[in-house]
Order: sequence, then C-alpha cells, then structure tokens
Amino acid sequence: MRAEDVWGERWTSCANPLAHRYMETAARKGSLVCLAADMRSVAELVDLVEEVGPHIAALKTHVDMVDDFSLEAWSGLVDAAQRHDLLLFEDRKFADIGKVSQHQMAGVHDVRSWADIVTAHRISGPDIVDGIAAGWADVERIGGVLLLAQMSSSGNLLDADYTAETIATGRGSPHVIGYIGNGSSATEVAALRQQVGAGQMIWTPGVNLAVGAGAMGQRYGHPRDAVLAGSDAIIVGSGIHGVENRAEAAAQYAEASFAALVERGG
Ligand code: 5BU
Repeated sequence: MRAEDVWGERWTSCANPLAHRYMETAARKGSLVCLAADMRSVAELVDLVEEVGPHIAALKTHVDMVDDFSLEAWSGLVDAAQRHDLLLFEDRKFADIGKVSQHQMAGVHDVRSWADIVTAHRISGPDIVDGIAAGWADVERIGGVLLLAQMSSSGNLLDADYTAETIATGRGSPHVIGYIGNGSSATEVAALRQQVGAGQMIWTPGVNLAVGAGAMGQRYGHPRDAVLAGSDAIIVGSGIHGVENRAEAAAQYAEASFAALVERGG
C-alpha cells in the first residue's frame, strides 16, 4: 500500500523526514513493529534482525547491555538494519543536562554516528533536546528524539502534568519526532493522542499479544488496542525474541498492528 493512503492525516501532518521514512517502510512491509532487540551479544542481535527483518519497520537497541560491544562489530548490525530498511533507534533514555547529553551521544558507543532515533526524558529541562541534536550535528547527521511522555512500567512517576509539559517541549521542535506512550493502556494512549494531535508520532512499548502483567513491573496491552488508540509503532521485545519461532511471531505482530492501522483509517 502507498504510505500516503495508509497513513492519511499522519502522513500529511508529520513534517519530519524520519517520520516519513518510517511510515514508508511500515507501509511497504505491512508492519508497525519496532523490534526491541534486547540481546546481550552483537551476533545474537544480527541473527535476530536477519530472521525477523522482513516483518519489522524499525529496530530498537540498548547498546549498553551488549557484553561484547565494539564499534567494528556494531557496524555489522548497522549493515543488517540498513539492508532491511530499518531506522535504528537507541533507547538510551538520556536525562542529563543538554551539554552532557551532547557528549553522551559520543563516548565509546558513539550513538550519534549510527542511531537515527533516541529516547530522552524531559526531567532535566527542555534543553536536553538541543543537546542531543548538537550531538548529531557534531558528526553532520540529523536524527529524531522520542520524548518519554508516558511509560509502560507500573509505578512510574510520569503523571498527567509531566506528560503535558513534555508535549509542550516537543511540539513544533524540528528534532522531536514524537513521544513514547504507554502501550499497556489504550486509555492512556488515546489521551496522549488527544493532546499530541496528528502532527507527531506516538511509539508504544508495553505491547504483547498476551496482555497483562509482565516481568518486573512491565505491563502489556494488545497491539490492536494500542494502534486503534493512536499508536504509530508498537515496540515489541520478548513477544518476538523470547519465543521459539521468532519470524512467525514477528509476522503475527506485523499483521495485528497493520490491520489495526487500516481499521483506524490513518
Ligand atoms: P518487552 O520485552 O516487550 O517487555 O520489552 C520492552 C522494551 O521497551 C524494552 O527494551 C524496554 O527498555 C522498552 N521500554 C519499556 O518497556 N517501557 C517504557 O516505558 C519504555 C521503554 Br520508555
């Protein structure tokens, strides 16, 4: 399907080129799945991406949980992601002052040189967005920030006022492509969509075909409910990498998420 047809208002209202790139990939592959590739080695990451790559639209990493990280090995993962046309999303959850965040984009992992998207908390002030953008500018790249407006974990401290401040920071920013919303609660995602409007994306972790409580405070909602409530990307980890047939699971999440987008009508 053509991206503009399937995404409707989101396509016309989201000006960010990275958002368009994601939407095109999602439309072509028939999938709103962002894989949370929470693996401990580069080889396991590459294997996983090769296996499920055709069924996913973006790849989310936690580079600081990888035991055998080296920039050289990591370039193999970047290659695999590029071959599968996946935006690379480092879920770093930056939270420091702007200047430090700029330098944390460098360091041993050099996130600025390979990540297209990173997450950031709003807690330290709005300047964190400029700090991260400056990190990308240092290597002449442009990326997009997803601000954490909600979280999926139980007992988190992101209340409604905090969410509103976060959206106020991100609205109109050329660097903010959207927000993280709580995929375990369709009510919360719908409330977030109401506030965000159509002009920015909402990506949601806390999604699993088996809804309910997950490990260590994680909560899960159904992919269909999250998308119908306004999510544009379902972030799925153990629902895919934790099962026996990972490609089949990825295809199921792709099908459920894309059918919901078509049902939503953009
Ligand atoms: P799971 O295996 O599907 O539960 O993995 C969820 C992933 O999403 C994992 O990488 C988390 O770091 C990430 N996540 C989350 O679960 N909840 C949040 O609020 C945010 C990120 Br932000």
